[in-house]
Formats: sequence, C-alpha cells, structure tokens
Amino acid sequence: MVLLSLGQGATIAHPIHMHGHTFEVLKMVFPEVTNNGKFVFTEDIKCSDTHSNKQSQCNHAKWRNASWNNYNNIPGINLINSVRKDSIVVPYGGYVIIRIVASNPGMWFLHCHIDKHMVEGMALMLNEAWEHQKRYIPKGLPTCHSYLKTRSGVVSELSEEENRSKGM
Ligand SMILES: [Cu+2]
Repeated sequence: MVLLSLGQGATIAHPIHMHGHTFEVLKMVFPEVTNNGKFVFTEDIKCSDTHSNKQSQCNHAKWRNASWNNYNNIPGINLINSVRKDSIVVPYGGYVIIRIVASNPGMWFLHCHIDKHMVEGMALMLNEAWEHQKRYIPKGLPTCHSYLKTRSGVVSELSEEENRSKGM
C-alpha cells in the first residue's frame, strides 16, 4: 500500500493510523528541502497522464518508473528488517510504502488522525476476508457509491433496489 501527500491538494503531512494490524514500513520518502526552505516534491510518483503533479488532484497516481509495479524493483525498499508500526506520518511532498499480512478478518478503519481530515473523508475501511464476516455488517451501512439522500428531513440510505435502478 502506497500512502502519499502529493498533488494540488497536498498541504500538510498526515498521521495515518490503521486498526486491526501493525504494518511494515518498507520505504519512506521525504521531499527535498532547498537552502531557502522550499520543498521539492518527489517525482517518483506521476499523479496524472494529463496534468503536472502540482496541477493534478493525484487521483490516478502511478509509479513514474513502471518497473516499480513489481515492488522488488523499487530502489531502497526494505523487505528484510522493516520497522513495524500502527501509525505513520505520510510526509508532505512524499510517500510511504507499507504492507500488512491480511490474516485478520474484519472491517478495519484506516484513517488520518487529524480529526478534521478524517471527517472530511480521509478514511477508509479495509475489507479483509469479507466472505468470513459479511454477516456481521450492520444493515444499512453506507458503502462506496451508496449515496445518501434526504427524505422528509431524515437522512437515510438508498435501498438496494433504488441503488440498482440508478445503476449504482
Ligand atoms: Cu490528514
């Protein structure tokens, strides 16, 4: 898993916390800082095919060097004696590579620990071994693309049929 703070929306470092696991930190990349205090963001990651990293929201990030899709090729990656943590600061203008052993079935929260960022959406649920625990998911729990709508002032989830009819 690659966590980054790059692109147009990058303004700060993010302390990212994972529930249910510790993770290995395989690589951590910081921006260069010039003598006059300017940050030079890493170019290891290409945020977009059509925009520069500074102009992009970085929603289509990929390695600039495609051979790095095989993580064994990433220079400086530590696959032997990596540090194990459950929180990591993702550097402003940089990135971290982490990995877990996915052996703990559950829906695990992964989020920025700056509360404002978390409530704005910098959070996700790791859906691990879904087949073993989907019966425990609360009825009506919103999922990706199950958009909420207001009915008579009450916010409620669209039913599965409504989602299907809207192609969601
Ligand atoms: Cu944050």
